[in-house]
Amino acid sequence: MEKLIGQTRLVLTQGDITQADTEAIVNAANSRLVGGGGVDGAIHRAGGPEIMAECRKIGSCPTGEAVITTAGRLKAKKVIHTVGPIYRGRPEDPRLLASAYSNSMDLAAKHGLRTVAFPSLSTGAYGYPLDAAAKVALQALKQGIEKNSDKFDEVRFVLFGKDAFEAYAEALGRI
Ligand code: AR6
Repeated sequence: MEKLIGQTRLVLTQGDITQADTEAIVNAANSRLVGGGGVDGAIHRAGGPEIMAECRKIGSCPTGEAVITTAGRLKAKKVIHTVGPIYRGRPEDPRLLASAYSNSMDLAAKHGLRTVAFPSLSTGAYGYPLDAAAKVALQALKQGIEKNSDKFDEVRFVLFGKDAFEAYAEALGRI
């Protein structure tokens, strides 16, 4: 499923983000950049130790911000590590989630990375409800594409499982 925003394709796919052939892939990291489960574990396993070595040098990343490293053995050129909020039902949750997406987009644009794959940030270990997260995520990416016009060929979600895909498909129909 996809939608054209200016010259940029916003695409929804289902699968494993470590296999994405985009120039950048985005990691759902934690603020200490120490690795973990979910997407983070899968990216470090598939990409190898070079990624963690660069994360250690960077040290940390506040919630809602993003940093960039090598992609090691992955097909991608770079991994953008961003930190979504731990869901607590507070008013700042959607703001921080939107920031994580938009700061990742800005960093990709700054590095000339024209194709970017995102996972569904915060909806695993961090507990953000899928439908609410999908709405915030797609709105933020649409704005990020519009703001960085002509900087992206494709922005892709790689969603894990049918429930996530359906939640994002529904939200894509509404933006
Ligand atoms: N490809 C695409 N999506 C995936 C993959 C994969 N290989 N594996 C899981 N998902 P999570 P968070 C989906 O927990 O909620 C880590 O320990 C998953 O189904 O990876 O932002 C970090 O170190 C879910 O929908 O990220 C942090 O401590 C989504 O990706 C913390 O978890 C995000 O789930 C971050 O939690």
